[in-house]
Amino acid sequence: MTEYHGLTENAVWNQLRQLAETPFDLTQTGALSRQRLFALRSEMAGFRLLYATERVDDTTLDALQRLANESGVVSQFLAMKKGAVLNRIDGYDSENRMVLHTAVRDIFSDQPFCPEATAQAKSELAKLAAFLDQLASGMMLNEQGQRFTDMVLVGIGGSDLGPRALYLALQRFSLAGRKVHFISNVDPDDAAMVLQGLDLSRTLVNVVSKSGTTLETLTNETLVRAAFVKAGLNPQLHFLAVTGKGSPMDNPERYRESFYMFDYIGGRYSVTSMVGAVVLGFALGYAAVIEILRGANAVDLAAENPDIRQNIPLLLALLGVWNRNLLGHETLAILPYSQALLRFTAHLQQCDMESNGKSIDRSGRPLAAQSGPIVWGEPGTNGQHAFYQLIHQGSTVVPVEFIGFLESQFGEDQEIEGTTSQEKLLANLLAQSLALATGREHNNPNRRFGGNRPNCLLIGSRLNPFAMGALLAIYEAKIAFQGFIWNLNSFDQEGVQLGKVLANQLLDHLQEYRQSGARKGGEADESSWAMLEAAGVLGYSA
Ligand code: G6Q
Repeated sequence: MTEYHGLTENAVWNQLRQLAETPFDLTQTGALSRQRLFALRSEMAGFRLLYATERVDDTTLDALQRLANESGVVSQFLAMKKGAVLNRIDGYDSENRMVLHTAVRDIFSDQPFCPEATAQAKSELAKLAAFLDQLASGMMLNEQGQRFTDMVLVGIGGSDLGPRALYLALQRFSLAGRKVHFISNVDPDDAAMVLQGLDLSRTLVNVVSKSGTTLETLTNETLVRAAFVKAGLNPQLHFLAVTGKGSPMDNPERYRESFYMFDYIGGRYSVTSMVGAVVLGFALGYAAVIEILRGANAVDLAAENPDIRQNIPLLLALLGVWNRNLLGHETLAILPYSQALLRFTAHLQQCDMESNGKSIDRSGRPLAAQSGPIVWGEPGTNGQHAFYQLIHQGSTVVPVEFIGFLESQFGEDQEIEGTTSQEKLLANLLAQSLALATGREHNNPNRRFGGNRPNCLLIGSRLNPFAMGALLAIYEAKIAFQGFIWNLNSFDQEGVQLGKVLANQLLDHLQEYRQSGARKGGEADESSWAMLEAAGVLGYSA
């Protein structure tokens, strides 16, 4: 759909390379002036991005603007929202789908970008509203006529990380008497740990799998069903399904209620579909789900702005490209100063690394430039007492995206030694940004901070459902923009297949060995048999 071939073939590439030889020096005296701190700010959907602490100036930003224009990122984003088939590699066997996670929150307009997909989203939302009403009004009860208090989500990857991250982020807004738990790992200890404290009679189990074929999820579903049977309960009255239409799990007779997501929504982009909406609706209520969608939609619309200085996700994408491709930094730390965002970085890690961890372009040619960075992080201030040493003085420069909020969620705080805990949190956040940027000279080399460590700050007022939706969509759009700039396919994940194939081969071996007591097979799978033996798994009994 595009003439654009990728970063290094862009007309502005050489200019960017020249600029990268002398990037803005954050350590020079007065570098972080009031003028710069105020000028390098951008606002969108209740968030403010401060990027004076990145190694850019107006000339760099103008060149990055050209990069955005010449790579057609905004028009590709619009085409995505309108239902263009983006998920393919030209000339090779590949997925071939539309990418429409934005359509499920495009429900507030009379003229949605992709009316058919939005109509499907609205009809699932209506089902969800009715289901939640039945739960709230006491029309939907358990075998003993009691209300359901707990929900266990069984799912993995995109069917776990996003819902879990958002639930933890918004737990403070939970309805009274509702709790949510997650089982994702095929490690039997995951299910055992969650099940041990639960009153199953008052628990709903929400099995989430787009494909309806995922080994971990099907295994855990069977395990949890068995626990219900053992407790004398009828799983059919407790189990819900969220799955793709027509998947092997699309069997409404096995579930009390079935909700659907559709082919055009990728797993890691599915949290605003029924994948997240059912569990978040149970925990927080329907109105909160709509607020999340409203926040995400506000960003989806604002992200159409071609001016990079007015478009936070686009600016984040370009600053990321500057740090990754021009300054050569391999990783990106996302450090939220918000305990509620405990698992948000893990979700973004999947979204970013599974989307942009690619080595070929959309025509199957090797990429000429580096693609997605290694994304990682933990909440501050905890991280300050753990890995910040390396970020400040290590031999690897780690660009940082900080996230923070002016207010706490609970508002339960007090002044201790003249300041509140929230003020202490924010002071630490801003101090880290300044320290990384400006560094500190010292005649003792051990106390010297080199500075020029690029970072930016994304600041909201308070982490509520609207803000969560907006924050999620900022990152989803950022990742899509970067994929467009690198001209790679952000929406497949072939790289997870080989491990799955080999795991199945090893399981076949174990089954064969259990049945026949001997190892079979020729030289072709010598390594997998030998691996089982070397690790001591073959024939092991506890
Ligand atoms: C995400 C990936 C992957 C997927 C899981 C679960 O984009 O495709 O993480 O979400 O493998 O898949 P199912 O939802 O099909 O069980």
